[in-house]
Amino acid sequence: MRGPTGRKAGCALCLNWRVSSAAPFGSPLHVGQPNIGNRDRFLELTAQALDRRWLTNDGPLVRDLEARIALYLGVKHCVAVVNGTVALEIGIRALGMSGEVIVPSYTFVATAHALRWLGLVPVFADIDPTTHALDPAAVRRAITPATTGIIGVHLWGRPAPVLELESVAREHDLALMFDAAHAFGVSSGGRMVGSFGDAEIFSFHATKFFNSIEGGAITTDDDEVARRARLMRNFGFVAEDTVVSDGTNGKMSEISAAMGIANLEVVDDIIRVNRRNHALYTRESEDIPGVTVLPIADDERSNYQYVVLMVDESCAVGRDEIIGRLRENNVLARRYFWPGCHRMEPYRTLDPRASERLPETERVADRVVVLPTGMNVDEDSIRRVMSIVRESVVGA
Ligand code: T4K
Repeated sequence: MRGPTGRKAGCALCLNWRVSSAAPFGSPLHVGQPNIGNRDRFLELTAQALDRRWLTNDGPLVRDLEARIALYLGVKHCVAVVNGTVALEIGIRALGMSGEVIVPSYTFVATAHALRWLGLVPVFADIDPTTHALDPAAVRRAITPATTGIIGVHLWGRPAPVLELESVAREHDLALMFDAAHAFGVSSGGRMVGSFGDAEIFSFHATKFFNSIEGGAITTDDDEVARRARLMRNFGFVAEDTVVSDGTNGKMSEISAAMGIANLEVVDDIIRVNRRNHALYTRESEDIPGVTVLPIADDERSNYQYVVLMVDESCAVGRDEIIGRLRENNVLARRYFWPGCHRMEPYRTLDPRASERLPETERVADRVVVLPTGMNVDEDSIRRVMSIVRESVVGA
């Protein structure tokens, strides 16, 4: 029996691999281990919040973080919220999306779930296999009279084709939002991600290279979108007893903002470490036949937060076998974003034939291994991780 990678199926992740000739890691090496930039600064800001006895509801640290992020990204408005999923939900409503919205299936399930949670229909369009981002031609094919918007995803922090998607949206009078959960600190065409489309959203979850423990933001240059997002974040209140719109509780806490500020102050140091790690992974992969580290454009700013190893069909072993061997050695590599939202519930049942429209999504989803990086991953660890990959491929 053959699995999705065309290799032997079964519980490949649980296979009883022999341990690599290098010693396995003593404690698990996670993909999403949080970067904690400046612990003392975080504690100092947290103490200030405790002393003030102002812990949430648009506090001074949240306002400070918003101003710093807007400046860093060169965008007019930043509305900080409790997480990236709520940022998506508020963004979708603030842009007035309804009916059908076109999204990639190859993304974290939150992108699709946010739409469905609000009663909208995510319509999955295929991706470009080289960029892993929405293919504008597939987006055009997916437009129907019920379509009101497009959500592009800057997957792995590599910008989606923003200009092409802006043209499609303009031609068809659709709202355009970008899920920039992975793309903090990234530029496209020399312009920072944050002000493309009608709005963009970020996640500052602990597993993101820049984190506020839990957190997220909606960014936009549009005053009206920002006004609506601010209202919706706080139940639609404009004054103590006055509610003027729909709303939810999307407020970021002061403790999250303290973490955000402390990490933002060292964000470029974190990017430098990520970049070094990415370059070393790339070098280490060069002598391993059939695997490639997904390149990042060097002429743009990037955050290098995901190290994506592509396992080619010509590789001597399948993707899941490489992951199995890594896990045997305590390297908790991930196969993000397998199997694609369309092969997860409820989407699989709602549209059982979606696979026919999403061949590139499935091909890519079946080949990706995401490797650990960040402040906690040093050069020696990277060499050891890649020697496990090398042994599993060359020794196969
Ligand atoms: N859009 C996109 C494109 C996204 O990728 C995401 C989130 C969103 C929207 C929604 O944003 P949020 O609402 O989450 O802010 C993790 C994150 O929870 C999620 O934020 C992220 N994307 C996704 C890509 O990764 P899981 O299900 O993989 O989490 P989990 O618990 O398996 O953790 C990942 C790894 O990190 C594990 O090896 C454990 C390790 N870890 C995790 C935490 C929380 C640590 O070492 N320390 C920690 O504190 O989703």
